[in-house]
Amino acid sequence: MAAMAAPVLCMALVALAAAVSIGEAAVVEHTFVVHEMNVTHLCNTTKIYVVNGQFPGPTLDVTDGDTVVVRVANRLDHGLTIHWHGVRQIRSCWADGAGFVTECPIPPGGDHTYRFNLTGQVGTLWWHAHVTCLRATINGAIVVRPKDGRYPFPAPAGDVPVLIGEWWQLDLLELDRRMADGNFDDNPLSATINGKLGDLSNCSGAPEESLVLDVVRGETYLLRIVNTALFSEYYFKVAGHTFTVVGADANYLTPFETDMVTVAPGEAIDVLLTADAPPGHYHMVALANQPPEPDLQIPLFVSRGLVRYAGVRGDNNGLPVPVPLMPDQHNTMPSYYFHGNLTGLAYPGRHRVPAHVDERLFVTLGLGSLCRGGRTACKRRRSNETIVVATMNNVSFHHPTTTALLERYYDGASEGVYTEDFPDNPPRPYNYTNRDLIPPGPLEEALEPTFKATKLRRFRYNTSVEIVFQSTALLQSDSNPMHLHGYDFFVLAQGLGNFNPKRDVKKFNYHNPQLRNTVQVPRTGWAAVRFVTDNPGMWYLHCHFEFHIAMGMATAFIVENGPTPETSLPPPPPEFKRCGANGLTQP
Ligand SMILES: *[C@@H]1O[C@H](CO)[C@@H](O)[C@H](O)[C@H]1NC(C)=O
Ligand SMILES: *[C@@H]1O[C@H](CO)[C@@H](O)[C@H](O)[C@H]1NC(C)=O
Ligand SMILES: *[C@@H]1O[C@H](CO)[C@@H](O)[C@H](O)[C@H]1NC(C)=O
Ligand SMILES: *[C@@H]1O[C@H](CO)[C@@H](O)[C@H](O)[C@H]1NC(C)=O
Ligand SMILES: *[C@@H]1O[C@H](CO)[C@@H](O)[C@H](O)[C@H]1NC(C)=O
Ligand SMILES: *[C@@H]1O[C@H](CO)[C@@H](O)[C@H](O)[C@H]1NC(C)=O
Ligand SMILES: *[C@@H]1O[C@H](CO)[C@@H](O)[C@H](O)[C@H]1NC(C)=O
Ligand SMILES: *[C@@H]1O[C@H](CO)[C@@H](O)[C@H](O)[C@H]1NC(C)=O
Ligand SMILES: *[C@@H]1O[C@H](CO)[C@@H](O)[C@H](O)[C@H]1NC(C)=O
Ligand SMILES: [Cu+2]
Repeated sequence: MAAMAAPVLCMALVALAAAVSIGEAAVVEHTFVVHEMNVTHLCNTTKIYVVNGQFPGPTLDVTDGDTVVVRVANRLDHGLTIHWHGVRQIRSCWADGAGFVTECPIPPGGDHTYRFNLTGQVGTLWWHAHVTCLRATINGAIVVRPKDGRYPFPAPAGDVPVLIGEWWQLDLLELDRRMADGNFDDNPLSATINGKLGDLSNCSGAPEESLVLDVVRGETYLLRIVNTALFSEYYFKVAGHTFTVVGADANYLTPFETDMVTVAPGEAIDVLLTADAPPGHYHMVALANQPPEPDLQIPLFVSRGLVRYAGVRGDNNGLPVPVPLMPDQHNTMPSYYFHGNLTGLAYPGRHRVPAHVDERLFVTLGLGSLCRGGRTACKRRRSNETIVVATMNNVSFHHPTTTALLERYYDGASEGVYTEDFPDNPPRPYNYTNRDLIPPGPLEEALEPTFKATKLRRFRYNTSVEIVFQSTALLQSDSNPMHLHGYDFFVLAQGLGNFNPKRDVKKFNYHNPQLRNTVQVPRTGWAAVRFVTDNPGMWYLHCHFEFHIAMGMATAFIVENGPTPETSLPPPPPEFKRCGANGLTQP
């Protein structure tokens, strides 16, 4: 509960934010100092890694069309990058901040300036560290306001980022080392809302602080809900209230009324909350969901906050505070329905779904195993002779650790670093969602052997790409929030079970699908997306569950230059630091 920031250090670290107007668009400048900080929760003082003494970190508040300049000063003993999650980075792939994909990490003591434009995206995005698990505490919201100040809904009276995350007692660098060793047994201690564990957690009876949202009866508030957690999808509810969902991933949605929001890691959901209940106090709850057994089970994670009407006594006028009724933590269907009900808002000039498809990919997502010690044969089925890894089309991504893929591509020096043969289809079709693939089986043994490689997929400029992601039951039955850097894709449809082109293409929504940078691929189900390769560069594609990415559920798309300078990736900007400069390869 007591956040003990080192006082002397933090005084010097106050965010330096300035906005300089150039005509209509502004240049929004920040300095992010990344440093260690001791924080006490549940009677235990933990070292965490933060920006400018804040957890969550500072909000970037910009207007559509602005230029963002962030100088990151790394005061950790560990390298890191900052990724601007969901920012399209058109012709500015060099500023994407994906560690070892678009740049080598900023070394300890080093600094780096990210410069990019935020154009044509309005709503909520976020930023986070993109090397290792540090992103659990190094993250913050990006708020993008419309140019003319006009929303396609009544202007809200207030505007609040609601960042749902996790509190880890284990040191995040230690967590990373353990995951790199194939150890995935660690869990956070609690869910958090804006860094607060909430009053359901206590140490010797002293409750943790809760997020409090003060409201005035009759007013409407815009909640910008982001899942910054490493591990879980969350259900979010406020007792006695409903939400109108109006946006996701900085794209407007057709207004959708619901009493519960589902948010998977990497997703950002904008909702309106009207304070139209009898004045009082109401609990809000964020609850993690998880697949039922026989999947491995994790503890229940929950954080509770409060919506507090003005003019109500601190004791809620002596009345009990209503608590929202949450779904069972093992019931993932509310997530499936929530995502299935979202559509894009129709407005003039809206992006159109590409009518034709040039390239089709069908990508299976699941786990696999390698034999320890580089052996080729070993006992499988969760035996301790194996290391469990994650795969896309049976390739487990080998993350480079000394060089950056974009640089190698730009220099034409891919040899020994990556190949371009990421498969368009699973090499071996099987019943992807057969429950007998989940240990104790008995069918997984034949399918789980896999391998590590850095296999990428190259596309020509202006290619219409369709991807069907298929979540499998191989060794587990998790959902997979798939995030593509540098792009928004149309989510055409989702379904349960195995994707069947004959039956399921009929379900595709070409009329008003949502545009997202992250698609929640349902557990033992599929999701179909489509986009045009209009942004040249090297774009990371990965599951946003941190354990899945660490295990290899990732690849990258190379998008070639188009025919003109306006359709080509410019050379690295002057502030870009090549790998190898100042020891930039150290993770
Ligand atoms: C955190 O606490 C440890 C142990 O008490 C101490 O050595 C360290 O200097 C503290 N770090 C900061 C940033 O205050
Ligand atoms: C960003 O916008 C500025 C001002 O409009 C422009 O000069 C600059 O070229 C843009 N940068 C990129 C990478 O598009
Ligand atoms: C405090 O956290 C550390 C890990 O960071 C753990 O080893 C220790 O057991 C915790 N102590 C208590 C009292 O929970
Ligand atoms: C403290 O937490 C324990 C276990 O989570 C719970 O049983 C107890 O009721 C809590 N106490 C208070 C005062 O909230
Ligand atoms: C929308 O939600 C309702 C109620 O949860 C559900 O019955 C329906 O199937 C959902 N629609 C889609 C397309 O998923
Ligand atoms: C693996 O498990 C077996 C049986 O449970 C045990 O005997 C053996 O010591 C373990 N090996 C390692 C390397 O942990
Ligand atoms: C695939 O597995 C599922 C779940 O176990 C089962 O219901 C389905 O019938 C299987 N499909 C085929 C084609 O065998
Ligand atoms: C995955 O690749 C490995 C190694 O090439 C192979 O043995 C295995 O059969 C493949 N599994 C699947 C499901 O394609
Ligand atoms: C992209 O391709 C479409 C046809 O698929 C064509 O009409 C359009 O002019 C192309 N755009 C560019 C910028 O090359
Ligand atoms: Cu990301």
